[in-house]
Amino acid sequence: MSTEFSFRLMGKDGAARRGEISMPRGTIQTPAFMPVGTGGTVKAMYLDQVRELGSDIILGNTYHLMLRPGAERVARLGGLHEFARWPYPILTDSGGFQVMSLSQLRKVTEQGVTFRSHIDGAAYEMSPERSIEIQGLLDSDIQMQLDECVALPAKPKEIERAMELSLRWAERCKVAFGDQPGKAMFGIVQGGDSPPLRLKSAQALSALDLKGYAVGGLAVGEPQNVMLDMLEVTCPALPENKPRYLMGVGTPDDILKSVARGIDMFDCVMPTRAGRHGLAFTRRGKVNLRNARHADDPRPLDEESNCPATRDYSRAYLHHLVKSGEALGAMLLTWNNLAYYQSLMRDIREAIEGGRFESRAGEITEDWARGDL
Ligand code: PRF
Repeated sequence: MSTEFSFRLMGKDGAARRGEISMPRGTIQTPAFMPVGTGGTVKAMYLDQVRELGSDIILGNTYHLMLRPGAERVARLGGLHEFARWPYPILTDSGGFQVMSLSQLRKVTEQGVTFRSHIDGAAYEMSPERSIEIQGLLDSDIQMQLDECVALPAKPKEIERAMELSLRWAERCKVAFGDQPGKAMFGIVQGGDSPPLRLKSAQALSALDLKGYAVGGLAVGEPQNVMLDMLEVTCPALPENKPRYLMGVGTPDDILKSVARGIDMFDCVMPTRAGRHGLAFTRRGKVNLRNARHADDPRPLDEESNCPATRDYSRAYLHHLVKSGEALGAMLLTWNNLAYYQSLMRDIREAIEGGRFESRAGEITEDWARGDL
């Protein structure tokens, strides 16, 4: 196993990239999807199952874990891997984005962000240095810089201010992180829907020579074509030999189109959250199991799948579980959805290897559009 963090670009098909990240806790095949394990749990899943589906890495959240159970406590208990019993790589988000979307009475200054917990109203301060310190206490393998993400639409001046602040915070995070050969700290490109600001952010972060780069501030209210335009400006301005992570994205269609523009890593609550709300992702699109049309349907979601949740349980039973609010409904649908996402990522990786990414992406999109089986 590798003692250092490294990224190997194994092949390209157009702008789509096939790569491998190596680090002491494991190897990540890219393009990769990282299931979201906000508070040290991928909701409604055993982490053994998450692993079995082909997940090389999961995501954790600084914001949630610092509030509950507390970063120092997790450190005393041996770190997040030991605590949650996931010995493989973990990426942690820095907290800035979650503070903005979840906490109350938040204030951003040059020094950092102050906010009140959404759980008990207690006051907290988080600087770029404290975010990196917390991510270190969690023993996170890939740590994210503290950044400020503005929701779109926003005024150009506001987008520029947050982008420039995020750049200064990237430098402070780089210093705070220091030299940790087996781990990585990623910078986050901001700049809203402005091509020149995106370019400036990507170039300035590239000059910091970080181990990887995320694209933030997208999928925050803008149409998909704007997000894709921003990727077309941003990706070519990032170093070819470093991984690129599109934060908080997305649907299968978003993933296909972002891979086509040079993205290597994704995370999104969509498969897990949708699963808890009765929604199944299949190769023939989304299926809402709450719908009465499933009540007498003995067929599984997809008999050709090799995921037991997808292949072995009738739609009638899934409908019944979901309508009754049973925990097993959420568990089976989350299992189905993560199985679908990870099989999509395998499909994407194989297509890039075979030099047929564009045609395969077209087939997947066509199948999806045909509608439920
Ligand atoms: N910054 C951080 N986390 C994020 C985002 C961001 O811009 C997004 C935006 N899609 C999701 N998660 N730190």
